[in-house]
Amino acid sequence: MGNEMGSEIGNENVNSKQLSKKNRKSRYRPIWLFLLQVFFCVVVPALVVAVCLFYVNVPHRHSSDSDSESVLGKTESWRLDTQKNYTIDLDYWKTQTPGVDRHYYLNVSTMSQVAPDGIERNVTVINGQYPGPLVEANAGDTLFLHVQAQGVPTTIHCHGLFFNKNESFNDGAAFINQCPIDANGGTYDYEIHLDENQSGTYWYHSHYGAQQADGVFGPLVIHSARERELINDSYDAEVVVMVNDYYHAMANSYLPEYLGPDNENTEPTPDDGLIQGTNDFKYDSATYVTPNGDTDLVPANFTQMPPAVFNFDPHKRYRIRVINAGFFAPFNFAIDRHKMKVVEADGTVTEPLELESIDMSVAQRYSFILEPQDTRLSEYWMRVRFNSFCFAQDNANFNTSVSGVIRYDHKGTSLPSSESWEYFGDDVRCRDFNQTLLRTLEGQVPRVQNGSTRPDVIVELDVSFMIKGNQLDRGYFNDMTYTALANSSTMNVLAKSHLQNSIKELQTTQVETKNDGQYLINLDKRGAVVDLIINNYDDGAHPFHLHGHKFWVLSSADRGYFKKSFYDSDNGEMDFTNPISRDVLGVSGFGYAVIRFVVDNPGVWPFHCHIGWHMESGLLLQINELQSEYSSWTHIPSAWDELCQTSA
Ligand SMILES: *[C@@H]1O[C@H](CO)[C@@H](O)[C@H](O)[C@H]1NC(C)=O
Ligand SMILES: *[C@@H]1O[C@H](CO)[C@@H](O)[C@H](O)[C@H]1NC(C)=O
Ligand SMILES: *[C@@H]1O[C@H](CO)[C@@H](O)[C@H](O)[C@H]1NC(C)=O
Ligand SMILES: *[C@@H]1O[C@H](CO)[C@@H](O)[C@H](O)[C@H]1NC(C)=O
Ligand SMILES: *[C@@H]1O[C@H](CO)[C@@H](O)[C@H](O)[C@H]1NC(C)=O
Ligand SMILES: *[C@@H]1O[C@H](CO)[C@@H](O)[C@H](O)[C@H]1NC(C)=O
Ligand SMILES: *[C@@H]1O[C@H](CO)[C@@H](O)[C@H](O)[C@H]1NC(C)=O
Ligand SMILES: *[C@@H]1O[C@H](CO)[C@@H](O)[C@H](O)[C@H]1NC(C)=O
Ligand SMILES: *[C@@H]1O[C@H](CO)[C@@H](O)[C@H](O)[C@H]1NC(C)=O
Ligand SMILES: *[C@@H]1O[C@H](CO)[C@@H](O)[C@H](O)[C@H]1NC(C)=O
Ligand SMILES: *[C@@H]1O[C@H](CO)[C@@H](O)[C@H](O)[C@H]1NC(C)=O
Ligand SMILES: [Cu+2]
Repeated sequence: MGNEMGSEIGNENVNSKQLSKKNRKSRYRPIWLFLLQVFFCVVVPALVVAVCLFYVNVPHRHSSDSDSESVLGKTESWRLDTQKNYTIDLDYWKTQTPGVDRHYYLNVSTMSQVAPDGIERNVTVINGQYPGPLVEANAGDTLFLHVQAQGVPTTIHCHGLFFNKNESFNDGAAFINQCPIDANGGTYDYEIHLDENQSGTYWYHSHYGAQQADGVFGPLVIHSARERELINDSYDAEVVVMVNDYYHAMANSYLPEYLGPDNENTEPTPDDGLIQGTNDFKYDSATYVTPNGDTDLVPANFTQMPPAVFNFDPHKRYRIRVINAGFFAPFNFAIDRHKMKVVEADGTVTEPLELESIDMSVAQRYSFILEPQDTRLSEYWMRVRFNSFCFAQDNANFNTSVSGVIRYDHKGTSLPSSESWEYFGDDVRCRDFNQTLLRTLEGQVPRVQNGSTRPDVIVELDVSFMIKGNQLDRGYFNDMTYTALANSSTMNVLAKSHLQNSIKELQTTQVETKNDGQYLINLDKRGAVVDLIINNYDDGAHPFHLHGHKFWVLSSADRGYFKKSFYDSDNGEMDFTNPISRDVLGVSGFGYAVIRFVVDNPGVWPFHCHIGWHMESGLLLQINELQSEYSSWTHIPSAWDELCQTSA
């Protein structure tokens, strides 16, 4: 592409040289001959050049919208054009240097009669479109998210960011890092200084109640020249692939029953799965189960939608950034006849690993370099298989095999006839991808000063769902289930009233405190190495996420319980070299994991299961990190305090 452009420009120079030669001669010729010469030597070449440039540029830049839309049918105004918006302009990002202010404006509102998969429902979305727009920046940039709540309260959490290690107040978890933005036109500007060394594939989503499931989420990509060097691959195109499970009713409508008495953590099962916010859901009025079992609901209005289409260029090498932006369900991801070279997991550059498919837990991300195995076909299936063994109940609406189409011939309209890689069926264990296969490139697990494999602090967390008071089943870390503060946020209380409050005063020295429904792990020593030992006594798998950090996966097993003697054994139970460092890890039912991080980011950081339902049922605790440092910060914006005053 660059070369073609270059040669066009070269031709232009040649033409202008020829022109000047001829012009000199023209003085001795009649004016009409001069004009004719001008026409053929100036106008025609200029037109040729213009037309060439147009053709060189246009199919490249706009291959997204033109041809495919005719296949997709009429584009609704509420549908984000993901072909365009989720295609990254790599040439642009290669020219950018860090330190730029990047402003994004996100209005959150509820809309009715929106039908991402053809079934009309109400959604809560950003800027009137589903799914949310791509947010991009360079490492070292300042990202401004100007958020306005229009009719619903909201908060926006940038998943996986470090927040410059001094901006925990902008993390976005409602009632933990901030009070919600007022529903009636309230605004908040998140000013996020992106760490110079943090890059990769992230995402943002509402961290207010179950709002994420209704459509408040989108991809967040942080570019970096350093990351491109580390990845050491000459890929020349980049596309975000966003996949999420999907319900046909508002998330809140499921909560009374899910959280009500006599429900033993039977999560609502999704109705569908979407790729790029769409799917060709097959609606059959005879078999359709009204969402939420509400038989009073009128049968849904339905319009057949197309599957997701990716117009790819056969001459390009693709990096795809896949995000599980779901609320509940993990899936297996594969593309027929394309091997996938894993180069990034949750923003960590990995040693390259070639795969045919991969399991992805909720909130995880991977980058794959696509390696087409043949070019016989002009279209191939992208296959997303949700694991039905992860669901507590059936939903007849949900065809767990969801497909997208990769098209190398953009004029084509037929569906692929490609064959799947060998697939052995859904994994009955409902487990994460085998993490020991992933290695952090140039990574090294942090150790305590004397070099021991043991950390400075060990916290053991037993995970369970238990019925305690009022026949209510709730998620527990040890003996605590989380209850959100009514009209404040943990960080407001701890930062502003650090000497006197009912949650955790600065002078309190216990590592664990459990007051006012807030289970805190208090880490007061900068640089301390902390291990969380997670034993999952529940039968369900939980994708655990730690805010504000990446953690090293020292150990993870889909069965059994961790013994501290593993620290000292050479049985390969633990890895202190370069295991994967990431921000979400799925821990199987009756399995365990040990994760390590370093105390270096002052603030309050939720550690929770990323299944939205489980978070609603309290499977969340908070890491209270370096309270002595953040409680004396003077750079917390007053607008942040005011959020709590309006919500009180
Ligand atoms: C698409 O993404 C870019 C970021 O790359 C953003 O600036 C733009 O506003 C988005 N477009 C739409 C229609 O949302
Ligand atoms: C959807 O939104 C409309 C318009 O705001 C409202 O009248 C209706 O009750 C909502 N329906 C559901 C199921 O929430
Ligand atoms: C958000 O809403 C405000 C009105 O409150 C409007 O002025 C602005 O243009 C909207 N921004 C976007 C990106 O839709
Ligand atoms: C936050 O941390 C960054 C990076 O260490 C530093 O440059 C900046 O001055 C800090 N800001 C404040 C207000 O402390
Ligand atoms: C970023 O990484 C480089 C190279 O590893 C290192 O020299 C630098 O100190 C890092 N910067 C920060 C803020 O951690
Ligand atoms: C980068 O990739 C090339 C070609 O695959 C390989 O020869 C080279 O050793 C790699 N460099 C590093 C630093 O891994
Ligand atoms: C179906 O669409 C029609 C026309 O837009 C609308 O009047 C009706 O309320 C819709 N029905 C449902 C159940 O949303
Ligand atoms: C589910 O969808 C796939 C296409 O993604 C299709 O091949 C399959 O037949 C569907 N299964 C059922 C039971 O409808
Ligand atoms: C995970 O992969 C490792 C090889 O790295 C292998 O030894 C182990 O058995 C695998 N675990 C499972 C559960 O398949
Ligand atoms: C090394 O440091 C750890 C953590 O601070 C401590 O528990 C351990 O006893 C020390 N080991 C030795 C051999 O000093
Ligand atoms: C929250 O509400 C309680 C009473 O419901 C009140 O005592 C308390 O001061 C309020 N907190 C804040 C921070 O406004
Ligand atoms: Cu969970």
